[in-house]
Amino acid sequence: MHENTLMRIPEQFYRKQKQLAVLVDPDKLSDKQLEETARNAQKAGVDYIFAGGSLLINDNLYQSIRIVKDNCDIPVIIFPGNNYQLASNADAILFLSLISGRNPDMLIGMHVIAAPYIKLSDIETVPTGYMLIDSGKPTSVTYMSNSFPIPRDKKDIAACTAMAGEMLGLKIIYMDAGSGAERSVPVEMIRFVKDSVGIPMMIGGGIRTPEQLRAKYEAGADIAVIGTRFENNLDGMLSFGEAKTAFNH
Ligand code: 1GP
Repeated sequence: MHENTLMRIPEQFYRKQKQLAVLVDPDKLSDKQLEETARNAQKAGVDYIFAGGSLLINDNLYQSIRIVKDNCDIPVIIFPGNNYQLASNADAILFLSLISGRNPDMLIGMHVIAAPYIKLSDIETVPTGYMLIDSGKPTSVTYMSNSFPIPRDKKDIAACTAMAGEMLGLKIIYMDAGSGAERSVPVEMIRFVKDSVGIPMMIGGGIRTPEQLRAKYEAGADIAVIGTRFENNLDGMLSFGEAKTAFNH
């Protein structure tokens, strides 16, 4: 079990070291693909493996995390789509409050249901302000969460939402265009939000190239989350890791 994910994220943030997370969706990857993803992630210097999805159909979160942990030494953090996505072998869970939406279940309801189970386990919680940003078309997460994303040209709404999240005591802001998004979170919005809050910012959804990764880091992303790009093609993972390392030097 890794210790102190909650400390490691801000430590790297204060040292101005950019971080990289790879998202694995247990429904989409075979056991073999999970093994290969974990091994590649280790080689590429990935900082975190996120596990989860908007909707998991197969009951294999625990098993998927076990395979990942057997094949790398990277902390595994649950990125839950709902309160059913808990597994006691994870190192931590993003305790996501969907602050861009107005669905009370996603703001606090599911958290109340999950809290006693998390408390009984060893899983560390990372209080995260989750903000969906419009990617041009509906995504699984906007549909499943029954919430509207923030319009991509409304950087002021994004900034005020992030500010409110920080004032409520959330430790990270995660701006997500949604898995497989055609259009990722705009760099102008990342820059504007970055100037408005003093906590680490995580950016995900639709990042497909090392150039895009660099652009997100330059705009102010502290952690980039990449999923779809590696689902059927692990070849590029090293170049993403290299882009991160180059940025940090
Ligand atoms: C989705 O931000 C993550 O919530 C990852 O998105 O699958 O598009 O990389 P992609």
